[in-house]
Amino acid sequence: IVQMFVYNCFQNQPEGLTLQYGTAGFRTHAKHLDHIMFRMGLLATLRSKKTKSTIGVMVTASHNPEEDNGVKLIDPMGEMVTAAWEGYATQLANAEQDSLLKELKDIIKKEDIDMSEPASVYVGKDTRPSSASLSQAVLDGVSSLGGKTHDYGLVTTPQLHYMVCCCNTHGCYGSPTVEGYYQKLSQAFLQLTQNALNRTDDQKRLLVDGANGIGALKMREMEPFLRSELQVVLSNDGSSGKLNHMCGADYVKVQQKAPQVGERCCSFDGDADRIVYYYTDSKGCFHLLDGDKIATLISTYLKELLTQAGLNLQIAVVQTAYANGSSTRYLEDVMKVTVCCTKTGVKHLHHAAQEYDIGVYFEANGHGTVLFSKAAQKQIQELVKDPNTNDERKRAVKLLESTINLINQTVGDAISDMLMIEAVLAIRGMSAQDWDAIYTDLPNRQLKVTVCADRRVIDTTDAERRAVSPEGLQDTIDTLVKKYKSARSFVRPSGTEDVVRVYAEADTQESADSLAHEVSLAVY
Ligand code: NG1
Ligand code: ZN
Repeated sequence: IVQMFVYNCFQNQPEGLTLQYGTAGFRTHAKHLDHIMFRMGLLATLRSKKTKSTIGVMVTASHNPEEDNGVKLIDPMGEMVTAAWEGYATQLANAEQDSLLKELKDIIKKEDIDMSEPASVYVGKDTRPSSASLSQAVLDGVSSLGGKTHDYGLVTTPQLHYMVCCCNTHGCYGSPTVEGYYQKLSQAFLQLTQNALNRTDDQKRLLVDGANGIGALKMREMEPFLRSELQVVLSNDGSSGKLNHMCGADYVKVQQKAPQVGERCCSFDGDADRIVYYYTDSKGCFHLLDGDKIATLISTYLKELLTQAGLNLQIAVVQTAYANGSSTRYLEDVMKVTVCCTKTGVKHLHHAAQEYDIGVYFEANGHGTVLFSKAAQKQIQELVKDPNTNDERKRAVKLLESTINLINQTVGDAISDMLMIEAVLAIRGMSAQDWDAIYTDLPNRQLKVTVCADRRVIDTTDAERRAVSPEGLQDTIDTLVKKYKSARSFVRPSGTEDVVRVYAEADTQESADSLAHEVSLAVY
């Protein structure tokens, strides 16, 4: 190892910069990341040796500005790397160069890693100008420890998660190529849309905002596989605009603004793992269909299919504190599905969703997917094959089977979610307006507050819905909330930015704005 290190004189850590492997890996200005990338290549190699599996490393900063970049590690089944290894990542990223070898040895010892094991690491990158050299630094890190690499080049984050899962399940999940991904998803989509009758060209047309990123590129590649069953009108395709600038899922959700006008539109984020829908009505008003609306649409559809198939499987929806109160009420009171609330960050939602036969999880910002337990998948497959299944039941279980194939169960995936939503709307003969009318969102406001002290002085409990410190803060929030009707508010330190996030909802937009403002003052 020492020799390899001498050979690879990698960059030093910029002075005074401490990075933490946060909600979504490391993320900061691209100029600070060379050494982090190299070290994540080293860490992924160790993780691969430890798990005796292929590990993924994705170079992206998702919805952040183009100048930023970041890196995420992907575990064998395509899920986010485990918490203990997030800790190692932080430790390694912040080590001085001369203690790096010691830190590595510490991890090897703690994890009892056999260094003679082979290692394999899959690497992918988004379209940022800095991604090419940064992903090369990851590849160099892996090679310096003798690991094997496969450079997938430009792929969406969920495509790389899919590749890792395909590889470690020896092809059971699909073929680990971009073409394999398009084939698997498009076949399932075409099977589902066969069940939608008399679709007009208008119904097949969807306006897609690619955020000037990788999602646009991959949508172009995939379109021929969809055989005109979906006609994508692509905007912000990267040909002229800047990544995530005045476009993309985060812009639409946070600014509550449409970068394009139409009856059914969607926006991806910079690495295509998030999606939100929206439309402009005849009066020119913007309507957002966010992650909560997506979770409701998909879980309603799945619940109906389960009833038709006569399958007794438990379906649950996993949300975070940011879920609109109306969505939670609708899911619990009208749909009567189990709703559970976790901390922000998809790894928490993913984990909770694994507890159910079918776990639908979505963050309000449009990051999410559906997980089917092994037992549930087996029951569905057996019923498809059973000659005694009558026609109505057979249709429902076949739809369930295709739905499983269409969904990227490894992580939230804008392309897969989009195809799912399009298929559900087509099968149910619904427009975006019909979908929006399922329930009415409570007006809400999200604000960011920059605090002088360390934002982590705010400690929360109850899935981040209540603050336990600093003392008195929660009492103040409670008093403020009481002044408004149907109101709710909470604060939490962001895991990706140096800010405290404030969320408020109430019966009117004025009240939600005013409550958010008052709570911000209490935080400041
Ligand atoms: P933070 O910065 O911890 O709030 C944000 C999003 C998360 C998640 C991560 C990773 C909100 C309120 N928060 O986390 O949902 O997507 O970024 O991208 O949208
Ligand atoms: Zn993203």
